[in-house]
Amino acid sequence: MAVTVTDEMVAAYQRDGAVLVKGLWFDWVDVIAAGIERNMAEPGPYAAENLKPGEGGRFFDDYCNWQRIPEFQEVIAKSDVAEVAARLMGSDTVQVFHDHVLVKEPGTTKATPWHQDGPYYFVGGRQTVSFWSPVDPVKEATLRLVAGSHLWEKEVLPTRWLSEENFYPDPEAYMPVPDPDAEGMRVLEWQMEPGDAVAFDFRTLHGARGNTATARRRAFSLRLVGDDARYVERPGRTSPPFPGHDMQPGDRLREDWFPYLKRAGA
Ligand SMILES: O=C(O)CCC(=O)C(=O)O
Repeated sequence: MAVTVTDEMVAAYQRDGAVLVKGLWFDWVDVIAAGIERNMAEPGPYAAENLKPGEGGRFFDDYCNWQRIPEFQEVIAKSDVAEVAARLMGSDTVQVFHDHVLVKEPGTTKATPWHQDGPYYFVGGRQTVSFWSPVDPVKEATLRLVAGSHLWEKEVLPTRWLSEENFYPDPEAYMPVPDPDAEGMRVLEWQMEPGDAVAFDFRTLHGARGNTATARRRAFSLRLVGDDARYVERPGRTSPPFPGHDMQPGDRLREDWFPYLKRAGA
């Protein structure tokens, strides 16, 4: 199934910092689900459990595994995702940043805290996109995104999901985490079928509801960057850290670690 990206979707992505891409990975649901199972059976060094003792359910996440998980490699290389990313970002090039798996087992009432991904990353720029895609129908544990927050002047304070501590030593450099519901912000959220994807800018404030359903909520998120994305220094170890990356501020992401899915003119 070819995925259609309309001009309206591009405009919505640019304006709101998020858009629903129906059926992006509809043909890849079983492959992604197998990759998630492999990832959970063989977690990597960054795998985390995100619940405190006594909190119900299980909230597992892990990232930066696509190079060792053949199912993820196949989806990244063979699906339409690079073309869709290029259209939404308005970019000639598309590079892989990393993959992220986020699984909320049934009865995980914990909401994913509101955050922007950008401040955790060593990437700055206006041409970025994450594709968050469930392999289960999602009615309860939806992703929630604040429309227009990718254009905010100041970044939102990154925090640690489990301990709730500040991620970097200087909280003054950031704006405090807002409460979008209490503050009447426009929150986008969609009920989704397996293989649908929410595309969102690294700067878009987002979180997710708890999983009160009786079914699992397994999601795969692929993070890609475009033409203007550059390495930026952060006031501490980033997440993901990519130790030994050896890049300097202003560099494009090194292509031997962050390969191109699409090059200019291709
Ligand atoms: O799946 C979730 O609960 C949150 C997803 C998220 O924050 C992300 O993909 O950046």
